[in-house]
Amino acid sequence: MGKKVFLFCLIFSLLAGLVHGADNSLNPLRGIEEALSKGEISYAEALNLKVTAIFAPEKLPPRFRPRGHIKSATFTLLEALKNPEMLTQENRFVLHRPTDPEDEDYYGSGVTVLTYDSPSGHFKIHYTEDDTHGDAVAGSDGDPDTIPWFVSEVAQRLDEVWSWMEEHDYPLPPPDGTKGGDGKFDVYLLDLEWAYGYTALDQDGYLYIVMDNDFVGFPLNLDPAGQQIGDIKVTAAHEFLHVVQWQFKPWHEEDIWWLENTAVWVEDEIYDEVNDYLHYVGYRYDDLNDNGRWDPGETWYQPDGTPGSGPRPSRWMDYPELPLDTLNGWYEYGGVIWAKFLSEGFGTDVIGDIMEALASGDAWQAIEEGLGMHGVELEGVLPVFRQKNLWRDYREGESYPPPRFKATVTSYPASVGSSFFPPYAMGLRHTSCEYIAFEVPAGVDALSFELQFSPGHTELEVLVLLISTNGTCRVEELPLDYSAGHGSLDLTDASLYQRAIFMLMNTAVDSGGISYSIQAEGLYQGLTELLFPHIASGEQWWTALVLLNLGNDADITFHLYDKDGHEIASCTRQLRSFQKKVFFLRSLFPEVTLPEDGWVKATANGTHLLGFEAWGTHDLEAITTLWAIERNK
Ligand SMILES: [Ca+2]
Ligand SMILES: [Ca+2]
Ligand SMILES: [Ca+2]
Ligand SMILES: [Ca+2]
Repeated sequence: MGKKVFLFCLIFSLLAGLVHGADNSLNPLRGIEEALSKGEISYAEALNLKVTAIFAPEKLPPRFRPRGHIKSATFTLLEALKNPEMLTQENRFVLHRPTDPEDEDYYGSGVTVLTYDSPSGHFKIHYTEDDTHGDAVAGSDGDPDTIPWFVSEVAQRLDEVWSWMEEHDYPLPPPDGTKGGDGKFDVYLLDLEWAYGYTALDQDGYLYIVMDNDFVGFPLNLDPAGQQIGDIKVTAAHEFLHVVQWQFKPWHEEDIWWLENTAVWVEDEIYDEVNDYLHYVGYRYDDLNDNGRWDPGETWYQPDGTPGSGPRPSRWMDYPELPLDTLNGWYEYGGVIWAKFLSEGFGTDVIGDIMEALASGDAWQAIEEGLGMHGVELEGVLPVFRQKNLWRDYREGESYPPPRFKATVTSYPASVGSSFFPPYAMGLRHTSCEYIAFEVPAGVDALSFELQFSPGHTELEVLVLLISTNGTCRVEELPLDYSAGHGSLDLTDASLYQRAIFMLMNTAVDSGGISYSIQAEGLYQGLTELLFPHIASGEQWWTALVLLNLGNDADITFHLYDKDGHEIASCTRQLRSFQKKVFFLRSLFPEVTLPEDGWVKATANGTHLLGFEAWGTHDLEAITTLWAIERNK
């Protein structure tokens, strides 16, 4: 196409940056957002750059071109429509339908635009087989009498989507008079290159849809009919839900996050087999070190199960600390998981109930009202949602990664707290959740936790998931003293558990961040023994024992044995908490001749020791090391 299509996309990303200031690092248009936030370009310049990025990215310097595919350009274009005075002459084409006579820019002058009516009669598809500007649809043969497969496929899918909306009693768009030729709903196929499609509003208040002309070069999906057909299905469903949403209530900026959550949701309701949404939820990986995060070297997987290459891209599940209503150009698509949680838990109708309730409030008020019709409250539902994400307890949950942990603690004492990097992270934010795992190390008999938080924040809820050594889970709600900003937990039988997972949640939709910190201490009550099985005796050799104290300050007793197991001598040294020290055998036992083939045992009460031994010759020609053998009682 010439240059034009991009109403939808633009609006969206502009809003994202401005409304919540959230992480832009995954926004396909982040180059423009960054320049805007640094004040290098004005809002109007950013708006025009985004229009160009959607319709003619090749005209932009590389830093402003899209980095990744844009799911729906709908809200970017809406921003352009709302601010026509900001558009440059070159970009004013977006104010018109692609085939409007005032605007020959979309398809380009001299290009023949053909139409095809969908079998149901609800849609008119506008397309071209003329590839002068790259807009010819897939399957074009240059003969206007044959319908390219891409066009009949688009028509068939749109009819299916219409029927689904009808079955679910969703409001459908009224006839648009003679727009596009007659009262049928118009869909224009153009080369969008980076965007799947968008829904736009013409100047008389009628909606129309623009979709890419071939979906060549788009990300993989799982549709057995092929990636292009899969993209036709999900784009038809996604964009037409935006049309239907407008019938419930014209789009409002504060609701866009929810409008996108559900537009991705409906893709999978109508076309379960495509699973394009997995790209937004996140990529599974092998968590080899079990720390609840992807680390370099750990294999991650594309939605089709093939290993991904390069660093694993972060997606929705990697940012549980973001509020659910985050709008930043990508998070709102991954929020499909929130809509899936609601519909899997309360039935598909709950989404329609919420859409209907939008008429009298914003998205959060509508969600509260919709949930109320099902006898539950948002505050009670959010902790269930956050637990289901952890266990991936969804119909297609096996394809999701678990949420990323804020931290995994493996040694004690330890302190973990909320992030404080204004303005993006100021403690635990509304509707968000932070997961912190506390491992129970060998030798720890008890763990104690002290939680401090900003007093008065009754929207804080803390669940502790105790995972026992046999894998079962017990969930405890941590009792909180809200006026003091304090809560505590003593796990006196820690050795029964592998780990305790703290889920800290802010269950309000409109609260500021909650600062918190957790102090955790491990108590080592039992006896730790380390066995050093070899001693190098003889004048030319030295032997050293290296000890690390992972627990409390402790007295370490060294017992020296000969090869028949007779204790020859013993001595005691101090090792502070987290201190490491090297002990030479000749210094520990200066009065004793070290026995040939002897060994040493180190013991300590109430702490946890690690160690190894090293021996060698004084000229360092030979040196050898060996791990100590650990025994906990
Ligand atoms: Ca029409
Ligand atoms: Ca294309
Ligand atoms: Ca599916
Ligand atoms: Ca890991």
